[in-house]
Amino acid sequence: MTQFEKVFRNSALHPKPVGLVLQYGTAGFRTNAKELDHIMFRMGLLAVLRSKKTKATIGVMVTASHNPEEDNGVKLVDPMGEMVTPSWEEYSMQLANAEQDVLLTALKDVIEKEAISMDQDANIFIGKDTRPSSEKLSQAVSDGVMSLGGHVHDYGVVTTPQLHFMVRCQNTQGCYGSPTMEGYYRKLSQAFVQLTKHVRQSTFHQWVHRLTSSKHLLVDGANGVGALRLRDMERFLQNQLQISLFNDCREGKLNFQCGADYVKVQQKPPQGVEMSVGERCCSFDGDADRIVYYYKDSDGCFHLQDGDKIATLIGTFLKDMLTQAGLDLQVAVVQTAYANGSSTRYLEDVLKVSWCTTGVKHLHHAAQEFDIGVYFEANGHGTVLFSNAAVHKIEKLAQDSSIKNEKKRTAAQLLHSTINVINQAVGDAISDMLLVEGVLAVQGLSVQQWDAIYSDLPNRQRKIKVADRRVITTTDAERRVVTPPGLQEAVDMLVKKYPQSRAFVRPSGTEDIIRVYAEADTQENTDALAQEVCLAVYRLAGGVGEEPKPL
Ligand code: G16
Repeated sequence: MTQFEKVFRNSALHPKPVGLVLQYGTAGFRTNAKELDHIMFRMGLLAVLRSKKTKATIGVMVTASHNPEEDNGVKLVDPMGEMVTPSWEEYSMQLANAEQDVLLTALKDVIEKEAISMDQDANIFIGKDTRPSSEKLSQAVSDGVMSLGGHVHDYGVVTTPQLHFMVRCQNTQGCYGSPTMEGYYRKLSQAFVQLTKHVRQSTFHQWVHRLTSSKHLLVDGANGVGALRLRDMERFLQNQLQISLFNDCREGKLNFQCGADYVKVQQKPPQGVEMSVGERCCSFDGDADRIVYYYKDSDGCFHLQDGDKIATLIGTFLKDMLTQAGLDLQVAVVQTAYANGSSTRYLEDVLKVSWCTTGVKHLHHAAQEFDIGVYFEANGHGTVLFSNAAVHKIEKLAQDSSIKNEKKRTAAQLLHSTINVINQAVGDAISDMLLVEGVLAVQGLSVQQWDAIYSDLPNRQRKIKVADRRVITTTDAERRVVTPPGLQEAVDMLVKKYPQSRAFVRPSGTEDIIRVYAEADTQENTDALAQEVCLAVYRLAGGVGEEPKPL
């Protein structure tokens, strides 16, 4: 039987519902798990073609991240651990939406257009999250891979960033690390221990650190894979961090009233976490590629340190260290429309700030333009990218034993450990957590002092259901609506009513909804603006169900 005959035969075991058309969204295909079996089989096929084309290992992660438990999805990972290149998103839709009888034609079309040699080997790494549907769906990916003669290495239940890390390690022949779970835990924790070693070395910092901070951190695992894998990592951390883990999969539903998305959108603590006044807490999302921090003050007020605050902490730390080390490297922060206006104003004074469309796939590429590119979405998704030249300069300086100036030597070593604690393949909640913890410890900053760097403008995110979210199209990094006619004009009029205000509307690429973002001088004005924009969307873009009501 030829490979194509095998694909044809096996694809019948993963049949596509006739007429079903799915879009490749912000982070791959994502919808109710019941609609995804054929997508998974076909993404297995596509991963084989991508692997043959790039002559490298490709990753396939089965997860719907922050979405509810009944959803699922798939993310494809390119050779350096980044999201699959946008030019292949088109092929993924071509395969995903081909009716059963033309699947082979669609497959052969990709092979021909990309001039793929089918004699080339194909290696695919597969991972999955903890959703009940993930087991069967990841089996469908394997079936697709094997039908087209690819080799599968199944990592089982891993975080999304762990799978990205494995792919990058494999394709750099171990230069980035070892493509094993132990390799991941060892690399990150050793770098973290190195980073925090400098706290112990400095008497002043030790004193400040004792007064203002502690090694204790409360973590909300969102009842997802991040909780399981963080437990595995704890023993590697040599007591440099004491973690109290909540929502750790023992009871409670994935992402339900917990996790990074819930905390960010609702602006309140997750259920199930026992927070004391001033204690540092953080939440992961369902596949542990996002993190947000928060604490409760003595008046019981909740304070959120989202991706913007994380980018500010890390960006300014890196800049300080580069200045102390005497290294001339440019640090830039990449933001999206969701970045709080206050964060942008603060950052523009100290660093270069650049803008792009929502989705880590866009931010990652934008960050690659700089010596050091810090990218974080406000929702807590992000990482730091170092160019090869920057890594080389930092490594050389950190290993230079002739440097007499202790401040300069320490700064170079801190920068070096910082590079290794970061998962440069993709945003990673565990790695970002270690980075934030390391930076706070080294700088002797408490969570309150970090929070006080700047004050967020009050902001609100809402979701509106419409009949077809594709009616809304946008431009200018999704900050302005193009269609339907009249909607942008309506938003502009509403924004004029409130001081320091801003609002935008965009279709989600992961959920079947429209997202509305608003910020203004007071929470009352912000909520009023968000409500009016929601009504405009509902009326002009085909809202369904009841009219949006004030919160
Ligand atoms: C994914 C993307 C993120 C994006 C988020 C929400 O995150 O990787 O870059 O911010 O979806 O996207 P949208 O607003 O289009 O729904 P995750 O953590 O859900 O995979």
